[in-house]
Amino acid sequence: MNRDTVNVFFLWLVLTALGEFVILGTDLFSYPIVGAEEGHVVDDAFFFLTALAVPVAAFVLSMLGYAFIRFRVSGPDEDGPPVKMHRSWAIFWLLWTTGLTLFVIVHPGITGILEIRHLGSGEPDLVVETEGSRWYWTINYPDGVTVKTFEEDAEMVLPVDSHVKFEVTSTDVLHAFWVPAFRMKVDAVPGLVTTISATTIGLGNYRDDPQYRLQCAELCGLLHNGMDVPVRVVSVAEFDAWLAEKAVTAA
Ligand SMILES: [Cu+2]
Repeated sequence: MNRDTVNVFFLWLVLTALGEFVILGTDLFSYPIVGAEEGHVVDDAFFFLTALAVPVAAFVLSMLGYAFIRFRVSGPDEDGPPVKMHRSWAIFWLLWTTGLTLFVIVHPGITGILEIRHLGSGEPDLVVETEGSRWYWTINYPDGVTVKTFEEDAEMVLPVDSHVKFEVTSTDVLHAFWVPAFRMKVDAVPGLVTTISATTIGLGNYRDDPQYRLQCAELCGLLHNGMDVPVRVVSVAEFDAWLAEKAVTAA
């Protein structure tokens, strides 16, 4: 092994150790707040991928940085030596990056999706129909309760520690259902009902944390950015009282 390879190897080791120290030593996902159990699956996947990306990034940076300094030319008009292909390096690079890519497709890719699906299986405690229109949401609860998000003081109220299933659709163009605190998104497609399930954990509301909002996440025209509404996660008793009161008004 030549001296340059050994130097790059040690540089890679040091950068990887430093990077992992920063990643593992910082609480990367203390914010945004997690409002649904499914959100932890997403955060865990991000954390795993970030930790895995460190040695890869460190490898590229070590090679580049070392080559910049070690093989630089001194004269302004001087050309460096031509770069030749190194066959075994090329094969090695192709094989291990392909292997790594296939690995992350399986974990946390497929395993994460299965875990989220598993959390969302079974009978939901509440079904909420959510319909996107330019540029507001119509939220249909049981008992004929409807919230249109352009109305004054409109909000999406949800019970805590509950499995809530959202049935999402659109009346016009593509929109997307997204509550940042729940981490997940699903497209709102005209003529189609897509679903997403969230298992709410902990009370929360938009005033304390703007991650508690329903936000359109698909550019849908001029007022797309205003297509949001506060979300409030309350106790089951409080939710039942809120729904009952709204049902009386609706009737
Ligand atoms: Cu939009």
